[in-house]
Amino acid sequence: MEKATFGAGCFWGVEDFFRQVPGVAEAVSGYAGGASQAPTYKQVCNGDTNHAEVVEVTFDPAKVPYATLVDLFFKMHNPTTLNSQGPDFGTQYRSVIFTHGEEQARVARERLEAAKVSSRWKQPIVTQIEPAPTFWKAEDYHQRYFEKHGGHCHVSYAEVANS
Ligand code: MHO
Repeated sequence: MEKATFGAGCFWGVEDFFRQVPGVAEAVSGYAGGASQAPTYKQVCNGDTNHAEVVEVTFDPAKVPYATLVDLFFKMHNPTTLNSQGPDFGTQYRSVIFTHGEEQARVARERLEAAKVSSRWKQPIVTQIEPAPTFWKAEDYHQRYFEKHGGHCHVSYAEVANS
């Protein structure tokens, strides 16, 4: 099993999406990339910790290669909106790939270039690629949020898989 970490807006939707992907064993909502230790949702929402809402994905690379996860990441959100995603605004909603190791960093950069030339997006892609910092798991009530409450804020895996 390998880990991958993605920030693509509200983590409820990102977690829900990656949980549907065959080969993904676990998806956990959390915070990463900010200054403080063990941040709370409230602190992250206020925007003064600079953490991003992210999802830590545990996957079997024999079933779903990392490159496929990165391609799905680019398809499941809008990577051209700086510090915002859909209805949500703030640096916590930034588009970011936190890479685990040199090989992931290489693949992420390569798939970013592929997304740039895909003509899928009219505006420039603003996704950041950075080495994974400490991941702070979010409060329990944020885990499997849409499973418990319904709703969505990203396209579904089924829509992306069939496109
Ligand atoms: N617009 C969303 C953001 C939630 S998310 C976990 C809401 O507050 O309902 O950042």
